Amino acid sequence: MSKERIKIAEELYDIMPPEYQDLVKRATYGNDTRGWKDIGTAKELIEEHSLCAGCPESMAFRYILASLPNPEDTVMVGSTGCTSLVFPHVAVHNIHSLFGNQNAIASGLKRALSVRFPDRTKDVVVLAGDGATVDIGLDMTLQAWFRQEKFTTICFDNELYANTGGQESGLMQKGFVAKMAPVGKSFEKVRLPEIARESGCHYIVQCTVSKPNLIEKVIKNAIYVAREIGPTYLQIYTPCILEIGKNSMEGLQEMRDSEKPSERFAFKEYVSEPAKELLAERAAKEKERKAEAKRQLAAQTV
Ligand SMILES: Cc1ncc(C[n+]2csc(CCOP(=O)(O)OP(=O)(O)O)c2C)c(N)n1
Ligand code: SF4
Ligand SMILES: [Mg+2]
Repeated sequence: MSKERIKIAEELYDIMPPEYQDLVKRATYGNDTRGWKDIGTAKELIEEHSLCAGCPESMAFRYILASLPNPEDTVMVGSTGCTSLVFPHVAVHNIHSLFGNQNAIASGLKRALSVRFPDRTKDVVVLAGDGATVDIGLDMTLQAWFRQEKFTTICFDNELYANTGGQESGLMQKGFVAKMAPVGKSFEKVRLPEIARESGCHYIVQCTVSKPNLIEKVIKNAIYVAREIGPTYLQIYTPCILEIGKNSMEGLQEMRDSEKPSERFAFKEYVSEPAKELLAERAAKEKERKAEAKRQLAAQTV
């Protein structure tokens, strides 16, 4: 990782937009320990967004962007939906795919990047809604996992098609009545985390964004495992507060209520054996890094 990637050539510095100059000066690029705690103190990779005020997707976006281990060498792939409104504001390379084919685009992209930059770590992260991931894009989602493509798929699960006014999605809970699904869902919520495990994903988590430490950890784990081993999948509950008629704080409470052990967004984590090994190695190195930092601090204060 290095800030060099985004450095402005001296001759062009004065004509670059102030936002870009600010980004180069104060962003967390090149910082191995970057995470959600940098939000509000370092230049963020997303500052504005065009989602509804207080939408939990905006919080989820912030945590994801703050937690990417390698943002200057990450390409995100989006799809149509509320999430796609945000990408124009994001300071990470990104591609907008046609609705549903995000995992096909990401597969080609990841392979092309490996050929073009064989000596550089390039991470690819798909970020799409439940309609894109589970309904219209399900074929592309599954085929990428079957082929063991090395990228992370993140689904912002708001349990409906929010951007088009509230139609039923495969991830909608049974019985739910939405603005454009008036008879109520007649089937159970599709169990995509379990399908992901059966389809070859090596690291799978279902959670909400109510706990920033946890979300940072799972994002980093998912990206490290995808980089080294194979496909990873995160399903994150980001309720559509417009559809359920809640404000921002109530949206946060909705996430907390839905992650209780007996509820549908109770924390779930599946880790394959090779992924367990990799994560254990990383944890041991991280422990050593922290111990070393502590030793150095103690030496300085003597
Ligand atoms: C090929 C194609 N089919 C349908 C649409 C219409 N469309 C736009 S957004 C959307 C629903 C998105 O739902 P989801 O993926 O859950 O994202 P959300 O808006 O809920 O975040 C649909 C059906 C489209 N833009 N392109
Ligand atoms: S429609 Fe729902 S999911 Fe979309 S931005 Fe508004 S609150 Fe968020
Ligand atoms: Mg949705």
